[in-house]
Amino acid sequence: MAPSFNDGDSLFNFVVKEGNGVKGLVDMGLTEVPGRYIQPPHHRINNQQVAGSLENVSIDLSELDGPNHDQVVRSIVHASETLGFFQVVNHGVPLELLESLKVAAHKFFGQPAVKKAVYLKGVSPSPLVKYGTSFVPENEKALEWKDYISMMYTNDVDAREFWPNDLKEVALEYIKTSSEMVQKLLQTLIGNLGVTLDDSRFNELTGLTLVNMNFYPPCPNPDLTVGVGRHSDAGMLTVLLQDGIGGLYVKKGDQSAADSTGDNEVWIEIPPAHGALVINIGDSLQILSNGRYISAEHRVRTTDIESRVSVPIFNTPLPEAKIGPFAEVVARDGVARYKEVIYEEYTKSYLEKSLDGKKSLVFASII
Ligand SMILES: O=C(O)CCC(=O)C(=O)O
Repeated sequence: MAPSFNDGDSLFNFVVKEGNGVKGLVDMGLTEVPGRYIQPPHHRINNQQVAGSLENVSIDLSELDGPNHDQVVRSIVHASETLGFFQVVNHGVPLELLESLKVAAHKFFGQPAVKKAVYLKGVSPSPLVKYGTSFVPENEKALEWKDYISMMYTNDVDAREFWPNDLKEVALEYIKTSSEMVQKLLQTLIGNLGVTLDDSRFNELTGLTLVNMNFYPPCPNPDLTVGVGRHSDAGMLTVLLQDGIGGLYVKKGDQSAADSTGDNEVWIEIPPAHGALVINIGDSLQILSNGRYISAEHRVRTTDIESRVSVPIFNTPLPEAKIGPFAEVVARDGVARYKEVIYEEYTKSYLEKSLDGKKSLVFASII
């Protein structure tokens, strides 16, 4: 029997407060999404806006250490300056681990709600772990069709003590095996700007790691909903494992030129590629590079066929880090396009709003 929620509060309580999530709704045999999940037209993913998919070429990171070094650097820089997204292979993360991560995510979200609800905000045994649904449900008119668990990395001991049992070893291994790639990519991108950072400043800019697992259950009305709304990531660089279902779209072209209807936007799909990881630039690196690298707006569609999982690692500055355009780049550009902000304040402003494209960057913009 399809559930009926008499008012918005009962739906909100069921999904958000009691921790049943979207998965709980779907398990009840829902045949139509509740009104609270219906996106305004300009936030829906319209097939006419989709202009194809990223060329199915992944950058081979093993070549960074070989004779093709310069060419690989050019590919990384070009992708970061144009789309802000690219895919990599031979990244150092074992392929079996990628499979185990997807299996672990399905297993975690497949559990009864009571097992997941112990990690809800306010009751979770540690602020390092948070289970939830949508982005900031309290602030959103339309909710995202997504449940997630977020695990902040401080050290192995905390991770082993607080992260969910079935996730901790795979998630730790994912962070460990991807960290060399992350360091190399960031060093390459920062070095390409003519900037040299000492270890302490590099750590300040890149020292916080968060691993999320996203779960998108099948949705009866994919045309009306989104899995993740249009947004850019706040940090430096995101590493994303997606499964084979597809549905991740990136906005192409002038990121600030969107009109309010979204009619003139062009989105391209980042196609699932077996064994590859998706890399994208975050707002902090866009600010530090004075706008040279693009923190691309992206979003995820829903599907009525199967559940989708994705596992991003967000590599971000430390909360107290100062984020402003590098002096060397400003000297060359002759103008600073952003002001200096404290990363913690930036994220506070980011989290206060519902996801809405690149509006998060306004906080650091020079008016
Ligand atoms: O699921 C995806 O492919 C992307 C997820 C995402 O954009 C996010 O978690 O911020």
